[in-house]
This record gives sequence, structure tokens and C-alpha cells, in this order.
Amino acid sequence: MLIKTQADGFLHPVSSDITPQGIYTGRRDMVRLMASGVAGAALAGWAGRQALAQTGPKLAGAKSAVPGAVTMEKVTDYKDASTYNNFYEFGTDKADPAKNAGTLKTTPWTVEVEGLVKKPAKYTLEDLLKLSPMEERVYRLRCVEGWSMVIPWVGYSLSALIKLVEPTSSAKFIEFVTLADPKTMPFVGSRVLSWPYVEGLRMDEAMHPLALLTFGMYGEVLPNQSGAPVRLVVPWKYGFKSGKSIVKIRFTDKQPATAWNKAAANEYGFYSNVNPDVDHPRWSQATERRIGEDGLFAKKRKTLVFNGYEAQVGQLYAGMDLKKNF
Ligand SMILES: Nc1nc2c(c(=O)[nH]1)N[C@H]1C(S)=C(S)[C@@H](COP(=O)(O)O)O[C@H]1N2
Ligand SMILES: [Mo]
Repeated sequence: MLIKTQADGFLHPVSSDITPQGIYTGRRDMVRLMASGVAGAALAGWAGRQALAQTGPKLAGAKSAVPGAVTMEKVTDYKDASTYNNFYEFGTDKADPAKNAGTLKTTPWTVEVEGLVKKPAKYTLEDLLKLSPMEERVYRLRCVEGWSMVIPWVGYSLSALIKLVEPTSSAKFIEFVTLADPKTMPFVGSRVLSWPYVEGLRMDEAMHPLALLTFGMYGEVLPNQSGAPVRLVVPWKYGFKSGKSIVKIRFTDKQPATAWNKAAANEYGFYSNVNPDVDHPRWSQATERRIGEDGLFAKKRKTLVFNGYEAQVGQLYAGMDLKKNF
């Protein structure tokens, strides 16, 4: 994504749009990290791993019966889904998370559920894995940058967890806080975003059966670069709403301040529903490139309203001005 940092107001480009300033910032960060030893550890982790192969522990899910949960479109190759990632804690280049996320320590892992609930709890990953039957959901994921993938995720509806903790009547939103560990995440501390990476949903969005608490993909436990050990996948919203490596789920009465909205409020709204009719201020959202299928210069696909999930989620936004609430 292209954003302005709060500090310098400069447009920080990433991925294919790297500019000299972006490269400079990256190098300066790298030099600082090298000095602290973090980058060395990251590189060692990379060397000792096979990021490209599908070799992780199995995690099976029964085919989901939730309406709209299994698209028949061609599934993106595992290699593409696991090497073309956005996970800025591990770097801003698409290839960085697969190279650097070997340092992420996913055991032990706990997720704290707090705020406006009757039953606040601290769940271990083992508790969460047993909480509800695992399902396989084949979702389109559309990044705000204009690319998309089709991924078979494994998890269960977030609503299963929400019901267990019994939100109070004043809980209107949920905030998802993700891990920010400077010891294992080399780019936490870089100025590209404020950390931890925080995302949020309105309560009715979070309760929608398509909102997936996700533990695996392609029949295996999530690889680190994809947000292990637990992430969200919200298929009708731009990819950045799907926070990775979640450590805290907080129920609130106020709309959460989210990472990308804080970075550039005019570019990334709270709702961020996929919408071909609402352009990003600096580019069109009318079309997208399907990773792995289309060449860089191949004809693009038309982006669908709510990423093609309008029949399932459209009623959540009845009467709302989607241009204002982008
Ligand atoms: N913690 C965290 N979660 C994150 C991000 C991130 O940088 N950090 N990037 C988001 C963006 S922009 C996208 S498109 C998706 C990408 O998920 P994928 O790499 O599994 O395709 O993760 C989202 N979740
Ligand atoms: Mo994204």
C-alpha cells in the first residue's frame, strides 16, 4: 500500500512502487536492525526453512455449509499464497514475510478476550482450536492494492467465540489487536505504521457467519507469513481488515482506531468494504489482478461489490451511504 506516515507526510511506497525514499528508509531500518541483531536472526530463520514448500502440520476442515463460503473459482497456488504477502511487521515487500517470518514464535500463544463482555477470558491456542468444529472455506481475498487470490482457509465463524464470551448490550464494535514483538518482528518500530497493527469490525459484521477465525489454509496450519497461529479473514472487505497473528480481542462501545485509518484516514476508511464504485484517492478499484493467473499486463478482472459476497452481507449496510462510509 502507499501511505503517508504521520511523522513526515511523505508518501511511503511499497512493493512494485518503491522509490528512492522508500528504499532509503528500508535500508536505514535494516542497518539499525542489523546492529541490534534482529535482522541476523531473521536471516538465519529464513535459511533454515522451506518457505516455498507445503510441508506444515495438517489441519483439516469439513467443507463449510455456510452460504457463499465455498467459491468454485480456481484456487491460487499455495506457492503464490505463501510467498506474496502483506505482513508489514516482517517487511513491506511482498516477498519479505515468507523470508522473515521464520522468527515468529507461535507457541505458546494466548488470545485475551476483554472489554464489554460478561465472560472475559484468556484462551490458549489449544483452547481455541477445540472451541468449534473446523471448516474449510474457499474465499476470494481482495487487497486494496488491486490484486486478489482464492484461498482455502481452515477455521470457524468468529461468531462461535463471540457467543461464548457474551458481549454486553453496550458492546458495539470489536477491536482486534495483533502481535507487536520487536524481538521477533524486524519491522515493528519502523515508521510505516503505528504498532501494534489494530483492526476492527462492527458487532453485526463480526457476527456474520462468513467472518472467519482462521487457523489454517490448504489443509495445513497457517504458515507464519500468513498470520499464524490465528488470524481473521473477512472476505467482503479489503484484505487489510483481516488482521494476522491476533493476541487480543476487545469489545468496545466506540469505533476502534485502526492501523491503516490512522495512517491515512482519507485513503482507508473503517468499513473498507470491497467496492468497485469507490476509487481509492490515488487509483481505481474497478478492476483487479488475480495472482498467479494473470500476467502483469494481462487483462484484469472486474472487481465485484462486496467482493462478490453481496447476497450474503449486503443487508448489513442497508440504508448506509457506501461512498461516505468507505
Ligand atoms: N498484523 C498484520 N495483519 C495484516 C497485515 C499486516 O501488515 N499486519 N496486512 C493485511 C493486508 S494489507 C492483507 S492484503 C492481508 C494479506 O493476507 P495474506 O498475506 O494471507 O494474503 O493481511 C492483512 N493483515
Ligand atoms: Mo492488502
